[in-house]
Amino acid sequence: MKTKMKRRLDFKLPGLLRSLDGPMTRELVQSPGKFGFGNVPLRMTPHGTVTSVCGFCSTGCGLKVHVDERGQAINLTADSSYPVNLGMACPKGWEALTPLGAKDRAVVPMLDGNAVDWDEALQVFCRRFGAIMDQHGAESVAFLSTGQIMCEEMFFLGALAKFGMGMVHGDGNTRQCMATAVTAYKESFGFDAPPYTYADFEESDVLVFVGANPCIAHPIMWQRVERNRHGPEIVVIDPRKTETAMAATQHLAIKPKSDLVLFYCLAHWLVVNGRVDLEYVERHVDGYVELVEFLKDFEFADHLEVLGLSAEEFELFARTVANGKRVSFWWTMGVNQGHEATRTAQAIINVALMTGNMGRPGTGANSITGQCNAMGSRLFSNTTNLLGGHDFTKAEHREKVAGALGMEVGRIPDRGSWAYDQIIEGIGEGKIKGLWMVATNGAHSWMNQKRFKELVGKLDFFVVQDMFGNTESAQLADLVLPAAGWGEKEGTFINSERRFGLGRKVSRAPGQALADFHIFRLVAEYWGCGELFRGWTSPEVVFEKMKAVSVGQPCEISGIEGYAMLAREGGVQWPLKAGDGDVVGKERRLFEDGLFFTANGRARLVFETPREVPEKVSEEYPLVLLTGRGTSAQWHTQTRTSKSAILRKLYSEELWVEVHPADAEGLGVVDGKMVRVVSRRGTVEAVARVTATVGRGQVFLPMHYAQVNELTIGVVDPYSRQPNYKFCAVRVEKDLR
Ligand SMILES: Nc1nc2c(c(=O)[nH]1)N[C@H]1C(S)=C(S)[C@@H](COP(=O)(O)OP(=O)(O)OC[C@H]3O[C@@H](n4cnc5c(=O)[nH]c(N)nc54)[C@H](O)[C@@H]3O)O[C@H]1N2
Ligand SMILES: Nc1nc2c(c(=O)[nH]1)N[C@H]1C(S)=C(S)[C@@H](COP(=O)(O)OP(=O)(O)OC[C@H]3O[C@@H](n4cnc5c(=O)[nH]c(N)nc54)[C@H](O)[C@@H]3O)O[C@H]1N2
Ligand code: SF4
Ligand SMILES: [Mo]
Repeated sequence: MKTKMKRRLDFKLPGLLRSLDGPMTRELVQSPGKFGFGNVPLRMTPHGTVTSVCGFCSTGCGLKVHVDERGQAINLTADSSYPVNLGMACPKGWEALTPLGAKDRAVVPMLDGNAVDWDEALQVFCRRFGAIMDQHGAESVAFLSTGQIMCEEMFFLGALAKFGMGMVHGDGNTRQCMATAVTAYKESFGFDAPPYTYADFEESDVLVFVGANPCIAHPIMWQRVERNRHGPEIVVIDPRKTETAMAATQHLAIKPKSDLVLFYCLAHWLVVNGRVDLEYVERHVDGYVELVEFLKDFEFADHLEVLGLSAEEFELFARTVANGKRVSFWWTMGVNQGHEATRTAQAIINVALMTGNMGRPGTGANSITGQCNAMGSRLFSNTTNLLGGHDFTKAEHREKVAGALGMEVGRIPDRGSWAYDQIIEGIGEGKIKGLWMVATNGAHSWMNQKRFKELVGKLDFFVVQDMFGNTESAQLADLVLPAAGWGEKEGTFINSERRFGLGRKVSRAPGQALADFHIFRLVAEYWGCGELFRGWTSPEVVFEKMKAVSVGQPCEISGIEGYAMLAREGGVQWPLKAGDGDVVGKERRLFEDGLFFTANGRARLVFETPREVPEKVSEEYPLVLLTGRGTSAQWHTQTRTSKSAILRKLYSEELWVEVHPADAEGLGVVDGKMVRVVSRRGTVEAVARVTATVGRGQVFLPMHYAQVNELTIGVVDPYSRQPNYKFCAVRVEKDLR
């Protein structure tokens, strides 16, 4: 790769100092205000009310933030005119401003536990990473990005790290979350393209939720389901009797990780009962004959025990899908986080295609995203995909992106990055020596924590960039860079229905914390590649670059005029090509014309023989551990939601474990008493909640407590490399104290 040379020339310390002596860089550190850095009221929202999209989940609700004459937010309400949420918000949205004022915000850079100024922090950052790369090569330093910063910021980070600094490896926390859907869509549709619009929740006569608990995880999407006037059948496929399952008309409490068999049995049933939409398949789908041949072994009667269902339950479900006129399939982490996750997602896609439930109102094979900007990270973070959903390995894509950014094509790596798990394991192999982690808290959220911490402990240099300096990850870091958070900066997020929404600056970041955007600008200057990014002065300028790289892609956004248009229209769904302005306000779904993004325009049916779970239950570890979201008031590793007294009232301070009454009785476990949950990798203590929400032989732990991932197993799906957080073997011991 040619990029390496340039960096080496620039980087040697004298080079760095020379660049520091440049007038721009010196002044920038000494008087950041002049360049639009720092806490100057850069495009602060004027006095009044402004709509900003929520920075927690991927629903992407519009929040009206009320700001005083200093441009400081006073409070907020849900925006009744925003097309996503129509005036509704969940507890996290209502409390979105509270974490900004938390006492433990990171306010200065911290080096080995000591406060330093930005100048020193940035010098050390460049010196340490630069020395590692000089000694061990460009591949020895990696970054981990996120689905929780603005598109423009992740675009900057990805471009800076790979084109400016010369890194090859960079992944993100979206690997933990959406990688499966990405891989499944790419293979089946030819592009990572969730087809739906939220109106589909209201227009279906049958909705099938697979491994999804929207009542807790996407409460305002669930509100859209409640607005459905067609008296829909709602089928929930989840081993647990979740809040969503309780609200459903059919709950299939299948055995964990039997979804793939279930959907193959359903496909087989559709075939043998003549319920396939052969006309649709003939016109738009490849692989049908092969699929029918493969399905021979999936007569449902032979698999009822594996599924844990009765024949009646299965047949009712199959008839419901077959008889529905507008059937939509929705899946989330119960599918994406598994050992055969990609094929499971594709088995759902297959059924939607076979029944012609695609491209019409109320239909679709619909992956619900997780974080506020998980989709931004899929398309614009320069991690797995080259910017704009391009492919690093294709010369014509590299040329195109280089051209759109005005950079030399040699700066663009000609191969993709290692995935998150490969980066972490790469530390153990001595290949990765430096890591820069931005807006994710891997030391809580990554699987098999003991191993994770062991490996991260071996890094020569570990940098964490976060709103809080006391996260589990920040505590392991050599250098912590204090970042502004949602509400303290501007930029765009892409929600689950492909809608770009605008996040606004309505509050000043505390102390010396800087927007990630500005941290990346500074790193560029200090590294010595500042000239590449000199024009990247504001998020809106970078948004123009996103538009430029998107041209000709399924996610083209050249028709979005700019932030003013996003503010005016209540967000805009991709795609929007220049000249397509008249469709802006309409809810849009993909594939209405039956044309997919594959080379021949046809969707592909992808299938594979199911595999055994990687860790079976045994005498010693007889229970299956499921993990997931606990309450609508808790967000992931709780760095933000735990800062609100109101939200804290809505969940338990102590980790709890749900145990089925029959298992509890056998174990002598009493409701409300402490127990130990033990896996081959660790032991955690939790309060027992004896409840039949979990099936016999299963227990459930909410992921918001740091201990939980001490138990989970280090296994990924082979195609998406997404962790399998939702199946490992454990035992429960009653506490004898
Ligand atoms: N309140 C709140 N909301 C959130 C988040 C949060 O932290 N808190 N996080 C956001 C993010 S990033 C994401 S990714 C989404 C996640 O949203 P969801 O995926 O809806 O949430 P989870 O609870 O992780 O998992 C969903 C369900 O999968 C089930 N499940 C487990 N194993 C299986 C299986 O083998 N088969 C089937 N069919 N189901 C199974 C679990 O019992 C669980 O009820 O939520 C988003 N919204
Ligand atoms: N056992 C188990 N584990 C899981 C899951 C599960 O279901 N079970 N789910 C997985 C899933 S789907 C996900 S998405 C992950 C989530 O895992 P993480 O991404 O690790 O969780 P968060 O707590 O959201 O971490 C975001 C971090 O970014 C910081 N932050 C917030 N805003 C900003 C910002 O603007 N700039 C900067 N620099 N920092 C910011 C926050 O303070 C926080 O430390 O967890 C995964 N882990
Ligand atoms: S549903 Fe999601 S986007 Fe809407 S207010 Fe709640 S956390 Fe924010
Ligand atoms: Mo997620």
